[in-house]
Amino acid sequence: MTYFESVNKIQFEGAASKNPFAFKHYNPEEVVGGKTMEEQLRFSIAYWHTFTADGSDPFGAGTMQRPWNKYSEMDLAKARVEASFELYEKLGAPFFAFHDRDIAPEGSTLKETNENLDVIISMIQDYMKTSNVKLLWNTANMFTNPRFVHGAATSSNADVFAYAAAQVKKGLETAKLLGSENYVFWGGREGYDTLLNTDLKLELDNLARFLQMAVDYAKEIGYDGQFLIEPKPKEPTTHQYDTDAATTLSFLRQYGLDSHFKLNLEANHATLAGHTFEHELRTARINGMLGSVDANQGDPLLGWDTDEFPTDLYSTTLAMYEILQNGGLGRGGLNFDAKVRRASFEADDLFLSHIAGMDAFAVGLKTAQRLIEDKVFENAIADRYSSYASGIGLDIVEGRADFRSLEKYALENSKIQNRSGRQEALKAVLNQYLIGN
Ligand code: XLS
Ligand code: NI
Ligand code: NI
Repeated sequence: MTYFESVNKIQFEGAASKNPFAFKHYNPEEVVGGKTMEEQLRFSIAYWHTFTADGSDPFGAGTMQRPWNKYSEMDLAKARVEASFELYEKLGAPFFAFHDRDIAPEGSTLKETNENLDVIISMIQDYMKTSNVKLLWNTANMFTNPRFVHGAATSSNADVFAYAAAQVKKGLETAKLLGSENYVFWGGREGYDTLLNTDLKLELDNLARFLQMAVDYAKEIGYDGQFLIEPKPKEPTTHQYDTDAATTLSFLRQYGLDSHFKLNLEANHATLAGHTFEHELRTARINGMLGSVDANQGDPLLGWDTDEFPTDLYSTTLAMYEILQNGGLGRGGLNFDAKVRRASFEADDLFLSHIAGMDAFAVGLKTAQRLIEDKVFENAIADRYSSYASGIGLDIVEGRADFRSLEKYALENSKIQNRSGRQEALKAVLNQYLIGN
């Protein structure tokens, strides 16, 4: 059965192509920075936005015209799996990612829910046998069902903690079965709205207990994928516990969990936190915690997670610069946690949107590689900090200075001379590299 009949396999046609159903920049086999673009970019399709979401918003019903809309319940779940592999293959996307509740409907009990899941998981397993597509990550949806009204691992209700544990246990078994490269924890409703009813210390302790149990269980069953935490500052709760990269890192270190986790950083979550995407990537990178990326972009005029497809070349370039400097993403990838706008409701839009995102990151990759080869920022930065390469600066960084020696130096050093930071000039150079692509 074919779901996207009018779409053929998407080919690379080059920058001059006018064919909307072709890549202009993403050429999977082209080598950039010693690896193929496919290996560097490790694109992944988000099941929830592409196959499960219907386009509904708080003001209106779903709009998405999908070839599987005629089905319901388990038939719908099966049709989505069939359609998903057709889309992965036609786009040439090497990975996909899902929440447990994206792929199969909940039953009336946890047991029934797990049985539904088993049917779909074994169907996915069969597809994976005859396809090169791999699972980048799976995760547990512990935010949609009303039982998670007060959170999951941070719920005030211990029965909910237990339910969430059962769900992640199943998720880890699924990850092992499908050979998932990573397992993600996004703290859906792990946060709070008001301290008036919140035991902040207990909730954070419980979150750490929960994550430790997950680490222990993965070890017990021999699942060796990378664990990832996905920071987000707000939405749905006012104060999400994993606010940003630095907060999450500090939490993991506080509870001795940092060696078991890396971060999955999402562009739109970075901007919601008041950071740039590259700030979050850099913070993770310099701490050895850059694990994977949710590739999307926010709307600077809107204050929520709009999850748009990434098309901003400035942002994809600076993101790829961090990823290349990190030596790549290892087991991670660029997962399009992105949805077509509610008004882009035709099935073809699923291809056009991913092509736009894949091309934007391909341009970002090529531009970042040239910037790195020419040491554009490295030279400027080395020059800006050159005072630490000799003299008193070298004494400071090599631990030979103290307050006494520094006071003596300052007293004798009558004239401090600063130099321009030249940020406008650097931005102009960045533009030159972007246009030259
Ligand atoms: C929501 C998150 C979510 C995670 C997976 O804002 O981005 O989609 O990526 O649970
Ligand atoms: Ni995400
Ligand atoms: Ni998000």
